Amino acid sequence: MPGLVINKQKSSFIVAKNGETYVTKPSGNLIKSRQTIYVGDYVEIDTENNLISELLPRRNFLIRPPIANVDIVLIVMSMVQPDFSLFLVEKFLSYANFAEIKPLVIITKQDKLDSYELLSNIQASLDKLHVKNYVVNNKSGEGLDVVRKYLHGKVVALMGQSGVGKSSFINALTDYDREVGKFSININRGRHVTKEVIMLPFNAGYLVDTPGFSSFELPLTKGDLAENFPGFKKYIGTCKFNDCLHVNEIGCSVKADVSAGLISEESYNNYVMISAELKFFSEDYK
Ligand SMILES: Nc1nc2c(ncn2[C@@H]2O[C@H](COP(=O)(O)OP(=O)(O)O)[C@@H](O)[C@H]2O)c(=O)[nH]1
Ligand SMILES: [Mg+2]
Ligand SMILES: [Zn+2]
Repeated sequence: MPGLVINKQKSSFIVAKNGETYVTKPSGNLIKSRQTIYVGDYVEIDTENNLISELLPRRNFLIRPPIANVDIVLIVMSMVQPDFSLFLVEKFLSYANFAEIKPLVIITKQDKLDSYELLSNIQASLDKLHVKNYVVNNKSGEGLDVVRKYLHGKVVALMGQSGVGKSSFINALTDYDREVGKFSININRGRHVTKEVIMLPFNAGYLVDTPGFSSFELPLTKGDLAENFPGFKKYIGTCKFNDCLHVNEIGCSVKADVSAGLISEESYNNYVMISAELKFFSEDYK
């Protein structure tokens, strides 16, 4: 049975195999082959010398945060502090679609809610995106049982800006004690506390805690985004131009559906904003 890289520390990789953990380094041959090893990778190890002898093929891969072989991208969003952002959900979903990994949205800080209208608006917009979502309270543990069942046996990568409650969610769901940051009202974002990518054994699978980020630049081209923005897959090949980015082009079926009210203005505006953030048009840079 191969080992699993569960953590990286400077130049060492922590590998779990048959219930043991090993602090390993890549073998000379592996270094020569210039293959990069990521957390989540399956590897063959030489347990006598604590060397990784072979990197096994990966099923999928996220560049940011760097993790391989992920089953679920768990997008954590707080209801408030920081405010729920459909823009960020759509951005993360574009990335999950691109990486072909199933997404799930967790909405935290249920206890801070003073308007049910806000929650039902949030849930209505997530339903429109056809993404499953659960609402939780990390302080009381409310809502966590159903999430625990859903995540059984999965490798789950947490994503979300700092301060939304990723580490608190892990602590509420498990016996781990991840360091929790303070939310700063002044700057409307949390402190970055989690500094590393680490796989925590959980529920016959793993939870991957990752550093937070206050801004998140997608490692995608504008063309990738045009295909992977939530709901846009069905427009591939339907616009006048094959490489249509659905922004300024004539004969664009996405823009036609925005005018017809079939795509919400809010989502379309988010799309245009995300597209404007991306630097590259096509695949040439990869
Ligand atoms: N009231 C409330 N506060 C929460 C909840 N989840 C997290 N927090 C608080 O939000 C802040 C940031 O949490 P943390 O887990 O460090 O967020 P991370 O940066 O995403 O890992 C901390 O002050 C937590 O106590 C929740 O469900 N309810
Ligand atoms: Mg954290
Ligand atoms: Zn178009």
